[in-house]
Amino acid sequence: MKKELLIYINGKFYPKSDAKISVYDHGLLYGDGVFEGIRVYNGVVFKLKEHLDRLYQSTHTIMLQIPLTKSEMTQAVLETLKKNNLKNAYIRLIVTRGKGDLGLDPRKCPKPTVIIIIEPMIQIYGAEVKEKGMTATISWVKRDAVDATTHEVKSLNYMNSILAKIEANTAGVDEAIYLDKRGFVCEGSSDNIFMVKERKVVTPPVSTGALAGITRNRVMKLAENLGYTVVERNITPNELFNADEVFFTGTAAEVVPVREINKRIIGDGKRGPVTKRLMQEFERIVKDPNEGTLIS
Ligand code: PXG
Repeated sequence: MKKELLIYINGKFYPKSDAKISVYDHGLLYGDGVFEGIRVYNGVVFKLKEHLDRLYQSTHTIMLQIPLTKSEMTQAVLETLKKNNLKNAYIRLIVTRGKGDLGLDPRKCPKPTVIIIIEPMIQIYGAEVKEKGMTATISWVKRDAVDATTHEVKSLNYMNSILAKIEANTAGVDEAIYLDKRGFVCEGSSDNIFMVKERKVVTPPVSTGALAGITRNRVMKLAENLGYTVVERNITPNELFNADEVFFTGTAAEVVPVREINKRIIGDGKRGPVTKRLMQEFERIVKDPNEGTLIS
């Protein structure tokens, strides 16, 4: 029989089929909590420090005190990987407000719940999409504003993303693109967006409500090192339709080209040269132990 994966919950390990939390957990009742999606390539946890920095920033904003220091959390992640003996994996790290009552007051939740789920590496977009590009649609659902349930905080409340994903599904395309309340391009449902115009690499600022993606930050530096001018500025839908190239970045997506948005063909309708170069470089750097934390 295949050995079951082990899931970390509050310092203990449980087989996957037995990994359970209370129905009174405010992560379930109210989406009150935060998470990170992290990848492990060849025994190196890619940008673990950056993911933990963002996790602790998210909890700082929502005033949730994680019961582990960052170094204890690092150890918990590494131990979970070792217990599961996985060198290529996907990590879902979740911290919820914990068990409370049926009222939403977080003061009723004395102890946060810390969960670390490890799965073998998932491939959300296959080789064909990475080669040919994705299709996308701009959603009628606007990105939550930065003075509302901002996606700068990677909270468990993903209804804003899910509503747009439903639009993508019903339109028969791969991904949804959000605009912010002003009408500027923001991001995808679970990835950041970039456009290339006249060899400039352009991405919207987080003030549109986009997540400060870790892949986004790394790809911006990569593009700079390759000699491209990288600009963070507002992008209009018209500019996006008329870009030379468009691509998404994210932990799960990595770097993935977009060939069509709301039935408008982007550039030549196939993966552009800048996107291709960045995909190749990204694939190279994720194998570098200096890009993350070694499981040892
Ligand atoms: N924007 C949003 C709203 C996200 O949720 C990104 C951008 C990309 O950020 P990173 O730091 O990953 O480069 C995300 C990432 C999933 C899944 O299961 C979602 C994310 C990460 C991993 C898996 O769809 N969100």
